[in-house]
Amino acid sequence: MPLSNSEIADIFNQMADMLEIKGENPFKVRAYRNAARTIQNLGRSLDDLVKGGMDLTKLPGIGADLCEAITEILKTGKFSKLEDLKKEMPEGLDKLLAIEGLGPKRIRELYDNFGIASLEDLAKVAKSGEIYRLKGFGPKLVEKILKGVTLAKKAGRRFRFDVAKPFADDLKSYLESFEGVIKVEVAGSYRRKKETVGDLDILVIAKNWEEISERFVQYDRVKEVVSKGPTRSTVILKNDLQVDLRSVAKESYGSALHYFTGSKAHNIKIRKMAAERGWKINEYGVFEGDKRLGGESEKELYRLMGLAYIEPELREDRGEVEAAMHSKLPKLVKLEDIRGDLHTHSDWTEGHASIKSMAEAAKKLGYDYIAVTDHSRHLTIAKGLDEKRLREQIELIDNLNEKIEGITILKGLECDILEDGSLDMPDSVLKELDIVLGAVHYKFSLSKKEQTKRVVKAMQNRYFNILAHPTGRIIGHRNAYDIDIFEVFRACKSEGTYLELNAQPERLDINDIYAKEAKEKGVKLSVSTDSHDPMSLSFMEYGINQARRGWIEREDLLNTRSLKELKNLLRR
Ligand code: DGT
Ligand code: CA
Ligand code: CA
Repeated sequence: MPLSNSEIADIFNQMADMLEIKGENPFKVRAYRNAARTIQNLGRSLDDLVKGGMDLTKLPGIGADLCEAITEILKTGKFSKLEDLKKEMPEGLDKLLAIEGLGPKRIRELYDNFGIASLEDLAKVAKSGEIYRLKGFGPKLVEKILKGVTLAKKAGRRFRFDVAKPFADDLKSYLESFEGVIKVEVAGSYRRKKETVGDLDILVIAKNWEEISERFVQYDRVKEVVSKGPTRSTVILKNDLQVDLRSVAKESYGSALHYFTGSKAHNIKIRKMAAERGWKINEYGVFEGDKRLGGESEKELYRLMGLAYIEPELREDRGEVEAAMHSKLPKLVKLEDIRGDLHTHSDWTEGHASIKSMAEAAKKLGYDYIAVTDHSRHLTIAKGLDEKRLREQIELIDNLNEKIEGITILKGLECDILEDGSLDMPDSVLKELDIVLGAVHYKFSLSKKEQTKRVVKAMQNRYFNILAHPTGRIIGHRNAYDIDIFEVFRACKSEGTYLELNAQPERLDINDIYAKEAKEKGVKLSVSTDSHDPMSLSFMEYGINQARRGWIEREDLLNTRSLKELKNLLRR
């Protein structure tokens, strides 16, 4: 199977990183990064385009050299220039890139001065204090680095959902393509839509397990075969993701699916309930003594236990079993319930597409509205808008709305929350907007008390609507900043403001647990994508996964509402 666009973009980004660490020409570095971005946002697979005979040099940022590189990657699955570069550089150096606060330049410095090429080396030099000999390495940065090492070590063993997804999808259709296969399902944390998965647990019903198991270990992305047994086989893929394949009998399918979907805590609870009735539940079925009561479907299993069907996203032993007993399960929100996106960027700041094309893409998704929420001035790296440019954008959107049919563009801003809790835009402009998001983009390390005070003060501004990515965490890269989330919930209630569940797969912030707590406190959420291009509007799916894990129903969200209702909710 040829590599996907995002894998090819990854290769180019890695190339750019390595060149930068090496201290190569910045133009060369930028060329790879631009190409990666173009590829990521293509919307069609490069493989299809090449097979269709398209001249890739027509794409922005792709010249003859890169075109050749892409052809090589599609053909061989590898980029020889990157492989050579990796051989030339010490192994492990690239892992350091995951550490917040360390860019290619600093990594190079660390390598030149201390020979640091691994997370372990880095931690050693940081802990010993030797690191302070380098210019610009102060206690704050070093603390951040040490935290980063811990995170990176942990993250190395788990995969973000969106990273695992193409492999799960592809393996499923690969296995389904063989004769004798009756059913394939990916269970485990993947089925529960967790933000990260440790491995993939795939179940298969097949008449010819031997043969299917052989096909499985021959899958072209397998790096290593760990085991190949009579009911289970395990492989490691080239990206180090482990996959377990298990053979299941048709009559036990429901029980096996339930068992291997987990979570373990949920399973234990159900098993205990069964034991109290003198029954036994395992991956083969539900039994009373030797008598088999059922197990062919999950629905049947729950029915036998006197429970309503519990969606996989809820199975974490966070009250779902009790809720199922009393018919109090939430009616979880669905992707189809979403009527608009309330956090997007355009090429006025760091986005890559015009407002018009963002709106047209949103319309294609069937949305009724899309809010354009570019950055405010303080975020200079993103070309944040000042008062004058925001006023120009407002005028442009007013004009667009008169011409465009079938969708309404909301005038918005992702406004920086300054250190003192004031907003990075005068009220006289904010009041012209339909929607104001507030966000923390710097000073992450304030004390809990000060960070909370800062954010709550911002929320008290009468034009503030939604706190964007409320805890600032980035999965595997940056921890949440210290903030009293319950104080923030209270501010939402008292001020009539809302929280975002940011659907970017590396953010998914607020997380499932906070989403559930917010709901219990009566705080409403916006699940929005923070898109920087039309393709990323589809990240909504990841946000909805997280929302469902947080027990969120349609009524709990702002952007399931009609435009009229939404406008009412945004008026303070
Ligand atoms: P992961 O892979 O770390 O993201 O999380 P899971 O939930 O996929 O866990 P995994 O792959 O270790 O096992 C898959 C499922 O198998 C798990 O969710 C529940 C079930 N399971 C595994 N070990 C046990 C166990 O010791 N007891 C019970 N009741 N279930 C287990
Ligand atoms: Ca798993
Ligand atoms: Ca597993």
